[in-house]
Amino acid sequence: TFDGTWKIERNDNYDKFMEKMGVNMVKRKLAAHDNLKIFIQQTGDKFHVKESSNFRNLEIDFTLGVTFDYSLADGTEVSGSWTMEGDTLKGTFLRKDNGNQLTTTRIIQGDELIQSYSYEGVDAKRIFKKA
Ligand code: MYR
Repeated sequence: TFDGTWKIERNDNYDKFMEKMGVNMVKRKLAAHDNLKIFIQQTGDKFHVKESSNFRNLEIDFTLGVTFDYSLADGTEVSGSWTMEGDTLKGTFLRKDNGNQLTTTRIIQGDELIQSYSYEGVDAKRIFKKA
């Protein structure tokens, strides 16, 4: 289960990923230490997610397979949806500004939640532990 509060523990290739996304260096440096926390609560195919970081606090509700809009912390707007494949949450989002695809997955591995990101051939991971 993805339920619970997850606190960022470490990043893997996140700087390169953000660079590919077009995030400038100053913002990348801040984002590398954003103290991201996500609270996830799943009820059937519906998810309630609270996101808090040095940048912002926000709450999102989505249903598996249903498209929704989301703004990244740097203001980039995307639209897409999450689906569940086995134990993996798979997200496919399109950037509204250039139409490029961003894919992401969430999986629980041991006591960690691993979120992976892929954009234009660059992959990154953010690894969370239960808060
Ligand atoms: C959620 O489930 O938390 C809400 C929807 C998340 C969409 C995921 C979009 C990927 C975020 C990538 C951040 C990259 C910053 C340059």
